[in-house]
Amino acid sequence: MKEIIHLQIGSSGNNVGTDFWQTICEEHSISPEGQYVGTSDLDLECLDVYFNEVCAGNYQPRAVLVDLDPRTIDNIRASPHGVLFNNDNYIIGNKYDCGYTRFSNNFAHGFYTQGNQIDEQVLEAIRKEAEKSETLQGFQLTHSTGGGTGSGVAINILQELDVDYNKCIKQSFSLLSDISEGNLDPLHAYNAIFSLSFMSDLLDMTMLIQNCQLYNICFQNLRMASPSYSDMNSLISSCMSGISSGSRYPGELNASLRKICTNLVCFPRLHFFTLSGSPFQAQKSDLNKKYSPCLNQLGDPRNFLLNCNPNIGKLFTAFACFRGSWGQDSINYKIQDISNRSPGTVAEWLPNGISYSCCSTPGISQEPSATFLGNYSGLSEIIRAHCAQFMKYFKKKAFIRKYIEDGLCEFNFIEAESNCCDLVSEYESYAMADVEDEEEFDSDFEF
Ligand SMILES: Nc1nc2c(ncn2[C@@H]2O[C@H](COP(=O)(O)OP(=O)(O)OP(=O)(O)O)[C@@H](O)[C@H]2O)c(=O)[nH]1
Ligand SMILES: [Mg+2]
Repeated sequence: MKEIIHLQIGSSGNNVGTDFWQTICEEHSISPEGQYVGTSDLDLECLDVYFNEVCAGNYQPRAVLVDLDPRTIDNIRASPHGVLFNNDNYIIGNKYDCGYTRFSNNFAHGFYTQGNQIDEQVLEAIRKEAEKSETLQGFQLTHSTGGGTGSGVAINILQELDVDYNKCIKQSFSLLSDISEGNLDPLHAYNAIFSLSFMSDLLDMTMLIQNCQLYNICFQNLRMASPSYSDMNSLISSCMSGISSGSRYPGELNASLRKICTNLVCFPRLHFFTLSGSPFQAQKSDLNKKYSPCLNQLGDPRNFLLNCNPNIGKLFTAFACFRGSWGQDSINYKIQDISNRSPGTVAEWLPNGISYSCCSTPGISQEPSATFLGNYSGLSEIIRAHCAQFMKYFKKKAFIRKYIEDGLCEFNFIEAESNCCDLVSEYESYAMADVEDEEEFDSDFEF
């Protein structure tokens, strides 16, 4: 079996991650205490990807839970799923010992001051999980790029994983601050740019997610009166479950993390994706329509977990994970539909960039569902907007003192912002390339 180690770091990372485990436990018939309560042999066969069997019929998630602030972890411990996780894999720092203030929520504090105190413990927990694995497939991380812990501690750990597990796929589900109102918190602006800069080199796949978009899906599409974080997190966990379904269940057209990554990533640094799921809209059954509403919603920007406009720039590649009973006819129609949707917005020099996997085992709802990953260059607009916010504060050197006290220097700020600007330029240059540029690209390669 190809095991995955899950890391959840910081408050939102832990909340999203715990929601993910609830979903996975339900899908695999694991009780909140870790007992297998199902009757299907298929379930038992597929448990190894995410779970260790600790004793007959008893399973533990292959998860490491990290936070500098003990409150989120304490809440998880006290929740019905608290006993599910390995007690040794709950790792908390003690930021109150380090004179915690609002300004401790910074990347440098998580990366150096506190990160260096807990990284050995985190890596030891990961090493033990890796040793228990037969063929480790990779890592998945849930975190926020805006929080001090979700940015600093996560990057500190990713740097170590890059050295020790460089053959494994590393993917993250990363919350990115909402920027639409243009008044991003300065610490979140700095933390996000430091995170994105490192993430472009340390990860293989990053699914970017914004709360504004999660809120809109809950409020407008699903008609929830006042969506909570829990409602929003369950959208993320259902997509996470969809992406991993191909690794968990057997099937001819299934896809492991590596296969998804190979299909989606055309240039190693451009591995930031727009995630979306279906059905994420109130279902209206229309018997006159040939295809199901679930199929119609797939690839619809209203279902994107990131506020990314697909009509800006180009769609390089996409990957759809279908679950449940889908006819091949419906799938072919949808793949064609996404390619044809907005002429000129699919990169012409990358024909057949849209691929898919099918997993016949449905999710909890037992209905057909699908998860969509789009490699849209328009996403660089969001990174550009973060760079602009970053510079707005950095030009005045606002709030940088605390970062410097925690170990960074002004040059690190300049370097991180410039790396993110380069990323934006790379997206733009590939989006503007056309088929005639082929020769130019060819001559760049040295064999
Ligand atoms: N979707 C979602 N967003 C959350 C949740 N909790 C907090 N956030 C958002 O996450 C961002 C802050 O990140 P946190 O995860 O709280 O920060 P952290 O990683 O714990 O880092 P610290 O700053 O050190 O506390 C804010 O934009 C919050 O709105 C959650 O459960 N779900
Ligand atoms: Mg926190």
